[in-house]
Amino acid sequence: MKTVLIGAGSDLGVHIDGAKFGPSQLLNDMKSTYQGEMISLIQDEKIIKSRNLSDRRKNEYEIDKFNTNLYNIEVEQIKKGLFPITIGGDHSIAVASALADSKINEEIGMIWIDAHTDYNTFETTVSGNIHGLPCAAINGYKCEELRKFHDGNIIDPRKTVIIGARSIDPWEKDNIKYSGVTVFTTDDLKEKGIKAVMDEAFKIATYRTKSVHISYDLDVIDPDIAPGVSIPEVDGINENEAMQILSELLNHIDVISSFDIVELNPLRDINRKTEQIALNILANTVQKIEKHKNIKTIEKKY
Ligand SMILES: [Mn+2]
Repeated sequence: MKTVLIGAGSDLGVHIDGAKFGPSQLLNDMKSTYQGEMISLIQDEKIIKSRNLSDRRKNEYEIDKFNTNLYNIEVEQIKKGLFPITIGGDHSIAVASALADSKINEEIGMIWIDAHTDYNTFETTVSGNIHGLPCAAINGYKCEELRKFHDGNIIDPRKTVIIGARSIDPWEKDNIKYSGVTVFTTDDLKEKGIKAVMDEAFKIATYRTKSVHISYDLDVIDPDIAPGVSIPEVDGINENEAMQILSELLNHIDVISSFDIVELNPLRDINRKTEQIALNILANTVQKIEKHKNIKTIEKKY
């Protein structure tokens, strides 16, 4: 199946700058080997970004504008029969990529690899950074303001799995409990083993769904190994474990319909360590889809 790389260069969802440069960096790295189409969206330079920690709805309007545009592009590319790989950008961009997949494929599950659960709402967020809300928004758990552009199904929280979490805000814990989303922490990965957790995750995400959206946040990896993210969390998984998760994902490529890799922040990276890992994930994913994934026919409704 043919892929399309969609750069989503926005860091409006976090008060720290730099994630907006992630996609152009990775697209540039891919240029010499990648045969497919690349689309690059970058946030408007004229935007005066709010970084004020007391601002509870930081850049809400600008994020909606960026994501509306991204969503329309994603829908268009999926309709063309391409497999979208979306490169962030902070994680707020996933509201567009995940819901675009849901718009076309209607009943999908989701696997969210992340040190954070991204399950805050405007009522519970402590930082006001919208990149802490996307998983809740995609699951239809409040946050209506973040999916105004979407006129399809939400992704059912009972078919959503978060993997690698180790930083969950107290109120966010309540949101998780009420919504019914499944969370496997970093400790769960260590105790149960990666394969067992991933098998369980796919069982949940594929139960009575057509396909699965994957969202891979680089901050799941320990910041000693991958420092180039905006909000690092200590005690993460190592590079080997990160690649093992990827290989489990790619073993299930036939049920995956879209893929994000997000939160590379080149301004925080050290010796391009994080960029290299991100590139490795990206290149492996592209290769697997192009070589081994069967072309899925999209049913068109009239
Ligand atoms: Mn995230």
